[in-house]
Amino acid sequence: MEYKNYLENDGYVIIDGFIDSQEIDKLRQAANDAINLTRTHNWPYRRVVGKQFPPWTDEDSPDSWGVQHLMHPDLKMPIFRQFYASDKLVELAANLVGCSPEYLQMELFNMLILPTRSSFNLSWHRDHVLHSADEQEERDALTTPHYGVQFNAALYDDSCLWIVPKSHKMVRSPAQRALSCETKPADNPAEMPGAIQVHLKAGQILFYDANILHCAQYPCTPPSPPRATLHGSYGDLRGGSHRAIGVLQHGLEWMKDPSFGDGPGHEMWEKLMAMYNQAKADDKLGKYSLNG
Ligand SMILES: O=C(O)CCC(=O)C(=O)O
Ligand SMILES: [Fe+2]
Repeated sequence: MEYKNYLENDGYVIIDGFIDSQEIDKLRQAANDAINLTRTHNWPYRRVVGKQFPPWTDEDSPDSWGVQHLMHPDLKMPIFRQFYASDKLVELAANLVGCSPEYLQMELFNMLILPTRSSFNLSWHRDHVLHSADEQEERDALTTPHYGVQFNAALYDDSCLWIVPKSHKMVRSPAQRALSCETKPADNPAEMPGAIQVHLKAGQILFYDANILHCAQYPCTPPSPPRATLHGSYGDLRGGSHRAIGVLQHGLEWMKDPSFGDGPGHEMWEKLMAMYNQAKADDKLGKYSLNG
């Protein structure tokens, strides 16, 4: 499959017109409601400004750069789960993971938004490799299979993300390492050798390799145009507990409820529960990929 080749070779692939205009209107309405609930502190699960990686605590900062747990029944917005469990997304994700849809595992589904009080940037990072990793640790991480994929689906035009194409397979050069060895937010992403800014059009979906070197800028809105980018991941059952820390660090206890499991994507939910059990046996619960 062509998309899979791009993802493997470049570390990312952008697919045009994935969400049609009718669907986008409905998703935007739900997104706006979820964003308002979050900004008015009526939705406690959020990414807080000033903190890049989980765990996030509602008390930490009044401002937000993400809405967490879009499929949570308390949010009462079933449209998000319908999107996540839709045949078109599940088939595409399974193709990109390289497994049959029956092996696909339910994971994260969140939304990336912009702060309203002050701008915020992420540091250059790979999602599950420490900034301080030495060359050997980095090489080991870059040659270990992921058993999963992650995506950004833009409901509005979105230029927040910066990536270094092909870096998912390359150990950092000394200059790249110098700009990414600490969790300090990237003040000027363009300084990173090889970096490009990703410009997503509303309706496009981007899949990117968790090992690609990336960072993001979250300018204050307004004046910046809004961001509502659906951000999710899927795993492959055959990974066992390989993905457990990266996924469960987001706090998915609420997903264990069998009444949640009964909804759309039930088979994928069963795989998530299997990963939970395996993670417990492998002592991977309560751990985090990165700090900062
Ligand atoms: O804002 C983005 O698109 C990237 C977010 C990110 O890098 C992360 O959540 O680890
Ligand atoms: Fe990231």
